[in-house]
Amino acid sequence: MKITGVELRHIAMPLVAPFRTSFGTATSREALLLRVVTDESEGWGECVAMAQPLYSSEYVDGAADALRRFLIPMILNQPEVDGPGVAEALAPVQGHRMAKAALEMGVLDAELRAAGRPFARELGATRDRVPCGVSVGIMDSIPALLDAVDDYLGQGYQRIKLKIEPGWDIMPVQAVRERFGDVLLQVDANTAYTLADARHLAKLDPFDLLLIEQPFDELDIVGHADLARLISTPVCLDESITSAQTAAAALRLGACSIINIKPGRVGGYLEARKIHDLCVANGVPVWCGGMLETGLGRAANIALAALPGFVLPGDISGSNRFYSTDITAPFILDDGYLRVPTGHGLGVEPIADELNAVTVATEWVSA
Ligand code: OSB
Ligand code: MG
Repeated sequence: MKITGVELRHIAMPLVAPFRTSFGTATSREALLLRVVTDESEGWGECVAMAQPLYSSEYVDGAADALRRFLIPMILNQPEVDGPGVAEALAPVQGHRMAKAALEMGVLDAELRAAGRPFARELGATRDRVPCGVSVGIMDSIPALLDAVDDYLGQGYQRIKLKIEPGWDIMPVQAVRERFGDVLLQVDANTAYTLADARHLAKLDPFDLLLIEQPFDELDIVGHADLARLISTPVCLDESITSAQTAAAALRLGACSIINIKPGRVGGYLEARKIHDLCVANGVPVWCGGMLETGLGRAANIALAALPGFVLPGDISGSNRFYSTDITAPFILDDGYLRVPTGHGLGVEPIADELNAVTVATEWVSA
C-alpha cells in the first residue's frame, strides 16, 4: 500500500457539560483527525492529544506540527506501508506518541478497509461487546455528584470512576459508597498528590475501591511503588505507562498492580496490544482508558477492550457522555455494554455533515 497524502482536520466539539479534573476544566474537545489516503483506500486516525499540554506533554497544535513536518513525510517516503510498519518507520522521532498513534491508526484503518478485515479481529478481540464504565469529573458539591452518578447508573454504566484531587477525595468516595452501596468504584488523581500524602490516601482503604489511578507524577515510579506498600487500595498507572517497556519496568518495581491502557499515550494500538500481552503473561488486570474520543477513537477503543486481558470495565462510555452529536453514528449503551463494530477497518466513518460542522481547519500533507 502506498500513502498518497494525509488530511489533517482540526475539530472542536462542545461538551454536554464541563469536565473538571485536577489539571483543569474542559468545556469543549479540540482534537485532530487524520484522513489517510492510499492508492487502495482511505482510513481515519484520531489524535488524543488535548488542546493544552496539561495531561501530557503533547497538545493538538504540537501534534499537528510533528505530523506535518516529520511524521507524515517519513511514511510518504516509503514505497510500501502497512499498519505494523508505521511504528518502525517513525522510530527515529523521539516521543510524540499521540501523534504517532494517530498516524498508525489511520494507516491500519486504510489497510483493513482495503483488505475487508475488522479492527477488532485484527487486534485479537475475543468478545462481541464490552462493559461500560464512566469517568465522573470533579463537581461543585456532593449533591451534584450524587445526582450525576445516579443518572449514569440509571443509564446502565457498570463502573464509576471519580476524579479526585486534594480537598475532593475521601468525602465524595464516602458519599457515593453510602448512597450507592457496592457499585464498582475507583478513583483517578491525575498526578495531584505526592508520597507525603500517603497517610491521607490510606483513608480510602476502607471503601473497597477497585483501584487508585495515577496519584503521583508520571515520572515517580518509585513513589508509586512505595505507596503500593502503604495502602491496600490497588495502585493503577495511567500517565506513567508510555510503552511496553515502561509497563514492564513499573510492574517489576511493584509500582502498580493494574494498568490503564490508552493507545494514544503508548504510541498506538499495536503497542497497546503488546502491553496487554505482557500483562496477561504476568496475571496483571488491564482496562481501556479514554480521552474524550469521537466515535472514531471510540470504535477503536471498543475493539481493543474486547481483548481477553481487559478484565475490568474501561472508560468506555456512550457518545452522549460527552457529545450531544457525535461525528459518527452514535454509540449507545445496550444493557451497560457497547457492541464491538464488525465492519471493515474501524467499522464506522464520519458523517460528512457532522464532521464539517465541527471542523475548524483542514490541511493536506502530501509528497
Ligand atoms: O486520566 O483517564 C484520564 C480524560 C482526559 C484526559 C485524561 C483522562 C480522562 C478520563 C477519561 O478520565 C474520559 C473518557 O471517558 O474518555
Ligand atoms: Mg487517568
